[in-house]
Amino acid sequence: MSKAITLQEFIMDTQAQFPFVSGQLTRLLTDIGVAAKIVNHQVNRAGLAGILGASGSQNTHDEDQQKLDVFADRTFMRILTAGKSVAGIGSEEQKDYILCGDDGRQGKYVVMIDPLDGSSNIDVNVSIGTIFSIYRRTTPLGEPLNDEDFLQPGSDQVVAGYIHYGSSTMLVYTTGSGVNGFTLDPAVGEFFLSHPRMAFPEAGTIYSINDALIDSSPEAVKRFIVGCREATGAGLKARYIGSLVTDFHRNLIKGGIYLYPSTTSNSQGKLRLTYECNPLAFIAQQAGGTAEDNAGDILTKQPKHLHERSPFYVGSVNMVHGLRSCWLDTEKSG
Ligand code: AHM
Ligand code: MG
Repeated sequence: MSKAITLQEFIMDTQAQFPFVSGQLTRLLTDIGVAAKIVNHQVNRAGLAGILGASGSQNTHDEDQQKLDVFADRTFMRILTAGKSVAGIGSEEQKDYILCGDDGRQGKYVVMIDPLDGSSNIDVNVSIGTIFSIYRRTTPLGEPLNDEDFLQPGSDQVVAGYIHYGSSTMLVYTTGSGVNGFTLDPAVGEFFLSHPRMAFPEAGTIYSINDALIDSSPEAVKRFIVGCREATGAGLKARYIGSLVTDFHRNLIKGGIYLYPSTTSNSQGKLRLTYECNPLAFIAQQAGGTAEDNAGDILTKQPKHLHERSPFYVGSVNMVHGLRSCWLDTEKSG
C-alpha cells in the first residue's frame, strides 16, 4: 500500500516544485490547515457546546451573525495574524479590512475570507464551509497596505481554497497548478490527500439555483432554467443545498452549474465577489470549469469595494457556456 500524503507534506513538496511558492506561503497554508481543524472541531460539537444560534450581533451586511460565524472569524483572525506571512485580511464578518502587525508593513500576502459560509444551515446540521483566497500584496514590503491590496481582480489570486464541513471534512485548494482535495482523518487529526487533480466532468448534468429567485432573475437565466427542466429526461437534475461550498463541491465532483443570479430587487445578486465568487472561480478554472457574472469572465472583474456583490454562475464549461448562449440569444431578440 502506498504511503498516504498529508497536507503538510503536499504543501512542502509544492514549495519545492514551484520556485514562486515562498516559505511564507507554505507557513500561511499550514496555518489555514490548523485553523480549519479548530473550526471543524467546534462545528462538529456545536449542538453540545452551546454555540448554535444567533450571537446577537450583525455583520456589515446587517445579517444576524451566528455564534459559529463569530467563532470561525476569530479563529482565522487569531491564527493568520499570529503568523508572519499575512499583511492584511478582508473578512465577510468584518466591516473594514484588518491590518496585521505594524499597519501591514510586514508579510507578503493578503487574505480574503468568508470564515463560515452557509450560515442559515448551521442550526440544522447541514454542511457549511470556509472560503479563502490569497493574493500577493501590491504595495511594497515595509509600507502600509492600502485599499488596492484588497481590491485585486480574481485573476491575480495566488491561492484559493475552501474547507467543506460535510459528512467528512475536506480542504480543497489550488496554487494555480490544478486542484487537490484533502480529507481530514478525525482519528489522527490530519488532512490526507484523497482527491488528487480534481476536475469537473466534461458534461455537467446538475443545475443548482434557489428556485424562488428564478421569476425575478434575468431573461437569460430564466431561459437557461427552462432548458434544464426540459432536459430532465436526458438526465439533468436540480440540486440546491443553500451552502455555496457544498453546492460547488458536489458539482465539481459530479458535474454541474451553480447559479446565484441578479434579481429585480438585488441587481448584483447576493454573493460577495472578493471572498465568495473569486476564490471558487479560480478553483473552477483550475479544475477545467469556468465562472461568469452577467457580462462574462468574473476573474477579470475589478472589485470596487471589499464587500461588493456579484451575480455568479460557476461550474462545468458546457453548462456555463450554455447559459452564455442564452445571454446572447436574449440580446439578439431584445
Ligand atoms: P452567507 O455568507 O450569509 O452564509 O450567505 C451565502 C450563502 C451561500 O452559501 C448560499 O449559496 C447562499 O447564501 C444561499 O442563499 P439563499 O438562501 O438566498 O438561496
Ligand atoms: Mg458567505
